[in-house]
This record gives sequence, C-alpha cells and structure tokens, in this order.
Amino acid sequence: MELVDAEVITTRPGRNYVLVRLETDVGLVGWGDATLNGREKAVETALRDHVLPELLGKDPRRIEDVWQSVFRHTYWRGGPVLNTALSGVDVALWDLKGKAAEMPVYDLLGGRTREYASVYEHCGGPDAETIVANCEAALDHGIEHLRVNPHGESEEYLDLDAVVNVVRRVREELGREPNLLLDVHGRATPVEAARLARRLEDVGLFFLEDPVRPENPDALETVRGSGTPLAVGELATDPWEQLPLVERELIDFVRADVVHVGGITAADKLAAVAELHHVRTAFHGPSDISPIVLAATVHLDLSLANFGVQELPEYARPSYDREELPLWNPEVHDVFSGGATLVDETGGLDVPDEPGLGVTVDVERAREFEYESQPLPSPRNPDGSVADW
Ligand code: KDG
Ligand code: MG
Repeated sequence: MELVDAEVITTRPGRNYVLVRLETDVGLVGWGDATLNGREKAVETALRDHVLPELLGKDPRRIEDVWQSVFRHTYWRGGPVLNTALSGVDVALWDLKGKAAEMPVYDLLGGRTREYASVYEHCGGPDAETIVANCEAALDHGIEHLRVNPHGESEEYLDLDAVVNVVRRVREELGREPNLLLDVHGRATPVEAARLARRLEDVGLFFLEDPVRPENPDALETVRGSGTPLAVGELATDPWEQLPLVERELIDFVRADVVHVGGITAADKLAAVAELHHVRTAFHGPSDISPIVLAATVHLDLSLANFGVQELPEYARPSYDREELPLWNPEVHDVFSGGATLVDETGGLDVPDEPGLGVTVDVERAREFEYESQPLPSPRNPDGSVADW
C-alpha cells in the first residue's frame, strides 16, 4: 500500500480546524487533525510545503517509521508547529491502519480496558451560584467530574483568594461526592501555587491543573507535597517534555494533547511510562481540537489501564440548559459525523465499533467554511503587565 495523495484542508465550522487527508492507492482515506489554536496557518504551511510532499509513495502501514522520519529528518525537530503537523499525520495513519485492518483504533492499541471514558465538564460563571447551577446540570446528565471555572474561560486576571472562596462554596453546595477540578493556567508563582494547593486540601480536589507555568519543571517541587493532586502537560509538544515530571513523580495526571504531543504514537508511549509511575492520564480535550482528535484521544483512553479522566469539548456536550453563555457550536456537525459521543447516564465518552477512528468528514462542506483569523486572548495583570491565560 502507498500514499498517493496528501492534502491539508483548513476549515472553519464555527472555529478554525486544520485537517489532514491521506489517500492510498487502494482507495482508503485517513483523516487527521493538526489544529494549533491561533497559529493554524503556520501548521498549514508546514504540512503543505514540507511534511506532506515527503509522504507521497510511503507505505502508510509503517506508522512508527513515518513518525520517526517526520520527527527526526527535519533535523530542526519538535516545537508546537512541527509536532502539531506530525500529530495530524500520525492520527491519519492510525485511522488508515484501522480501516485497512477493519478494526477500531482502540483494538489496534491493545483493546478496551473500559466501557467508556469518564469525562469532566467545564462549569463556569461569574459567581458561585451560577457555577453550582451549571455543575448540577452536568450532574443530572451523569457527569461526575466538574471543572470549576471561577472566571469562566475569560481573560480576567486570576485572583487566588476569590478562587479559593468560590471553590469552597461550590464544594459546600454540592457535598463531598462530585469530583472537582481547577485549572489556574500557570498564573501562580511556585510559592503561591504551593499555598493554593494546601489551602484547597480540605476541598479534596480531583486535580489542580497547571499551577505554574510549564517552562521550569523544577518549580513543581515547590508545589508538590500537599494533598492536592496535580495535572500538567497540555502545552507539551513532545513526550520528552513530560518525562521528568513523570519520572520524578511531580504530577498525578499527564495532560498531553494528542494533536500537539506527536499523535497517538507519542501519547501512547507517554501513557505507558506514566503507568509505571502510577500517574494517570487526563488528556486535553478543548474545543479547539476537532472531533477527529477527540475520537483519537478517546480510542486511546479506552485502551489504557492508567486512564484517569477525559476533558469534554463543548461540541460533545449534551445540549442541556446552562446559565452561562452557551458556547455550543452546531456547525461543527455539518462537517464531522460519528466519532466520540457521550453515553447516556454514564458521564463517559465512547466511540463507534467501526474501522479506524469512526469519524466521517464531509470534505465538500469543509471546503465551504473559510479560515478567518481569530486572535487569542491577551490577559493582563491589574498593573498592565502580561498575564498567562
Ligand atoms: O488553545 C488553548 C486552550 O486549549 C486552553 O486554554 C484550554 O487550558 C485549557 C484546557 O484546560 O482545556
Ligand atoms: Mg488547561
């Protein structure tokens, strides 16, 4: 089998997605996603001008070989742009392999370890009452992991005292049972994060995410040591970035993003190392990844012994009433069908028992939605200096 066509399609059904389409000489087509939020055009160019032309004539069954060649033969390897391009190719190759073998990707990865992948839902709002109402709506749908977003997904500066008060209120209102999660987007200093983790011990968080900026992993030594579990890794652009955190057991959850860390191939290797250190997975699943990556991630989740929880993007939510602005993006379903869906009452995602990833892409519809630049948030501290988001 050989690759006879390789195309990148940037589409915008509600938001920008960069898709990879690989076609073989036997008529099989595989789909991948190479979306890098806010820098989509950089990846599109890398794929179109550099990566995809080199794939033509290659045997798509040799996923590991293609991975190694795309990663190492660039010489200037890694980084968000090149590794997102590589991830898109890798996911499309797994889709193709499943289609060729007539097996779902989770079977290629060793088979199911679970019936569904439990998800966490984002519950934001301007005050504790709204957040509690949104948590209750999710709980009514069987979702047991709730990410409390004290500032919604807004650009606002993070006031740590306010965050602690809101999280405490939410815990008091909901009782001990629901699993509560908190993401501080690296906005705390190491010592602030350590204090935050200790102050939240009695709340019993499921995890505290990105307590500090990821550039200096040693900073997590300062944060470590409280009873609050830590989750880090959505910014990792290769599995080696997470390796010291896993090996030194500085974190409890790896949060790699399949579309940035190097695809299914790299995320699976990272998960295997994590398993040996009793670290579970909580793979990234924001709405800036398309249903192709969500499906790829859930195939992996379903196959892993050390799966922890899966983030739920907004387009995969049940359409229940929420008291915050609905972020629901129905146009995404004009382009993508199948893939991961929530299983009623379980609060978990499952994928169809179909060959490959089980996602269908309406390519003509995808071409109709044209790319538009969508600037990323640019939050500032009260004194005007740059803050993380
Ligand atoms: O593109 C950036 C988003 O994916 C990020 O803000 C989402 O932090 C995030 C999360 O935990 O999903
Ligand atoms: Mg995050």
